Amino acid sequence: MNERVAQHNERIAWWREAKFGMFIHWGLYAVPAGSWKGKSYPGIGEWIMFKARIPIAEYEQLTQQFNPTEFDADAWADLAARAGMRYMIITAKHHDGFAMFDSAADQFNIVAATPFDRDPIAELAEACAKRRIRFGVYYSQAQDWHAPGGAIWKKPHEGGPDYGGANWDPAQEGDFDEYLRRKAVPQVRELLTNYGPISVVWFDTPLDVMTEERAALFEDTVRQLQPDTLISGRLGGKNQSDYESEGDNRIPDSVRPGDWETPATLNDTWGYRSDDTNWKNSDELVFKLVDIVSKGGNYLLNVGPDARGVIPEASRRILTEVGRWTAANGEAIYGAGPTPLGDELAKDAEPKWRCTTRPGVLYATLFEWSGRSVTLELLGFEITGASLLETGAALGFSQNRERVTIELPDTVTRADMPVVKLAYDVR
Ligand code: FHN
Repeated sequence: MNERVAQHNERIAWWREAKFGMFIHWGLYAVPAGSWKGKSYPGIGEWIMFKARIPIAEYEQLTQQFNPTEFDADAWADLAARAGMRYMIITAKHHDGFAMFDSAADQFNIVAATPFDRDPIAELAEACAKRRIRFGVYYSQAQDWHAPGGAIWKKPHEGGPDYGGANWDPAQEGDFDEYLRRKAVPQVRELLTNYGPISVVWFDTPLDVMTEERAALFEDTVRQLQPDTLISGRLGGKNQSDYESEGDNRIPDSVRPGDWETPATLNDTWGYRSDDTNWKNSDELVFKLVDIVSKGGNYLLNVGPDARGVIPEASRRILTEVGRWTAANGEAIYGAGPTPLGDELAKDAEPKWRCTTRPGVLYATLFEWSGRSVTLELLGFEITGASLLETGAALGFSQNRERVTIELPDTVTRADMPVVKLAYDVR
């Protein structure tokens, strides 16, 4: 193994084990919460400045209304822990250019520009460290709609109008490399200097401006300051990343080799929108978690706190429900490998189940089946023992060639999404 691969393996070992993380999109956009001057702008809420073409000086006025005194870093970290999430990544700066940390490089930040005299990144870093949750930051390296020279999305966005790529405010004019030099690189440096260990820097939307040379500015900054920090998949350049990001809310159909993660929403927005109540329920989320792990990936699931600093009640409730399942069945998730099978991934396969693995063990998480027993096709595996993961109770089973039939106790229902732990010998 060459040294680069060995270093990468070492750096990413915790992430391969962690599997489930909390994504947080929180910023000034939580104030308008999806509407501007009485008009609702459909789609993801953190894009309101772009969608409503809000001039910089007007957008800056939002700082006066942003005083999230109910923000409680310990409560957020507790929620992540309760859900079974092992890492947290929060927007330190999104495309609107507003930094959620104390930045000497740019005054458009929560400490300098709002009445809220606190640094949420510092508070969250500390709260996560106390709970052994790995802490990371999202940083929009290319797009910045506030700094002169920052890149701006040119195409129509989410089916919105085609603005022809034009900036909407003359103050956005400027030189992109100057923006990188004055704001983006220094801010990434601040994040990696002032907040203790940063587990991941999650870059996003490189557009067509993140050349190899420009991406290297960020890569070098990260590697020099914190060599253990992971670089997520959307830096750009020649893709100097530690892992790939799937498309938003996208889960592959089959096992995907390599290190990858699905970033996903709990409703239909990342940043808070007061009108988005289209929550996925906890059963769907548990299914997605197991589905992703069975295909070899990590699940980065988002919450969008409001302008008071509160994670919506529905998100808290749903994640707490997910946490009941992960607390009982985490062995099938954390550090587990993908399915060695694959037929169960077909859309209409019956029963509906997913398979994750450890050496000598298959974990069958059951989602839909009928009757008091379930028959699974386990080609190439000779089952030597079956038990219910949650209780450890032994389960009766019989095997006929590749088909194993497992007896389920009366007490187990679909709502439990039970995991059957199967010990095996390879045939
Ligand atoms: O434009 C962003 C979006 O606002 C959000 O941050 C997502 C999260 O993956 N990333 C970009 C779109 O892919």
